[in-house]
Amino acid sequence: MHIKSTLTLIAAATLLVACGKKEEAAPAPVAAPAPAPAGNVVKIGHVGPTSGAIAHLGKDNENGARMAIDELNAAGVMLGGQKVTFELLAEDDAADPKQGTAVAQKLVDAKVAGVVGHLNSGTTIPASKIYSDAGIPQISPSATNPKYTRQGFKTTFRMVADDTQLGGTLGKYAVETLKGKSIAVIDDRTAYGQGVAEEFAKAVEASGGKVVAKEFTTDKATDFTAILTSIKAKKPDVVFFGGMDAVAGPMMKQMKGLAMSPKFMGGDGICTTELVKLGGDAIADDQVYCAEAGGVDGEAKVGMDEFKVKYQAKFGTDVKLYAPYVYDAVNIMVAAMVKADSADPAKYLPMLAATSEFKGVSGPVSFDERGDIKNGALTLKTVRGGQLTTLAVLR
Ligand code: ABU
Repeated sequence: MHIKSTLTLIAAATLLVACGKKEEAAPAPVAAPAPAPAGNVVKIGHVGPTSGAIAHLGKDNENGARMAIDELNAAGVMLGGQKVTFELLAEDDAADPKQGTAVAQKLVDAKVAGVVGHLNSGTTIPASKIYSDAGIPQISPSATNPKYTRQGFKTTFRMVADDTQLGGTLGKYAVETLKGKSIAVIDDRTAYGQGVAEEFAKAVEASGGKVVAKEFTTDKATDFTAILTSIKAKKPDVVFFGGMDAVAGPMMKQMKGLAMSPKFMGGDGICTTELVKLGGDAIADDQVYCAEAGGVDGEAKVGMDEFKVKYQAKFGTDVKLYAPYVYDAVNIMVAAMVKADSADPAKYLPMLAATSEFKGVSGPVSFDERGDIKNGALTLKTVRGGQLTTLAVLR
């Protein structure tokens, strides 16, 4: 069930328990934490790539933030005895690490009380140093590279499972369930793509499979003929791609053009309706296997299904991937502010770190001592009949 009113917000906030501590010693902030803005306006930053090849995912994330902010403002939230208005400062990092740090600094200068983002690991990790130095809490709804929460910063939080869990589970699945014997691995050289591909390859070898080829491309490439031709010669029964849907779709089309039809696997970055669209008839039933780095099943699905209907009605488009996690991240941040009765990052950060069993649309959220989600889920999916189809929710 999602937050709908100030009362439920406060109820959710009571679920937060005593202050948690990070495992590693965090560096001391070099700048004073940003105070809550004057005029009862609390600024919350959101960053994702709203331009470039994965703008569809960046906009999806931004919509999730906007939906949460609109609902919070409609419900009315009191902090320090006064009604506050939340203002969303939405920035585009174009999935580019340099632009990511530039907009992070812009948000710090604008005195945001917290940031939800970034979407990509490659932007989230360098930006996290800037937020940490400023004492500003950051919740990434989708960055899965483990390094993000392992830098010793007190300000970093993640809503989803990481690449160790993603790559590890998919590698084991490739060998044990798909019966892959010779497996090729491609990555896009990003912090996410390379990391998840390495974890996948490790798990393949540990499960008794053989990695027969390792190739790489970039997150902007459009021609994969050379690497696919090289891979084809090794006759793999599974090809894993560490990267995003915008590259995976055309890659699958080119595989079909080369008369290649191995099982095609990837992490959350390809596990989208956009992949189905981009791959078109190059995707056969049960050829693609991927995993979203979160998920709900049983009764918890009701809240997610309601969210998706509400999202469609508001934005006229379906959820692409991580909008529900962004929506929950904003609500978790505000629940911590309500618990602290303050939007001052220094005051609400301990409440955020202590988030326990928050009932989000993406499932229950508790953070561990690093700021990672506890007991994170994976949703294993395939493409069947032109639809992304859930096979199982795994923990
Ligand atoms: N987790 C896939 C997409 C975001 C990232 O770069 O981690």
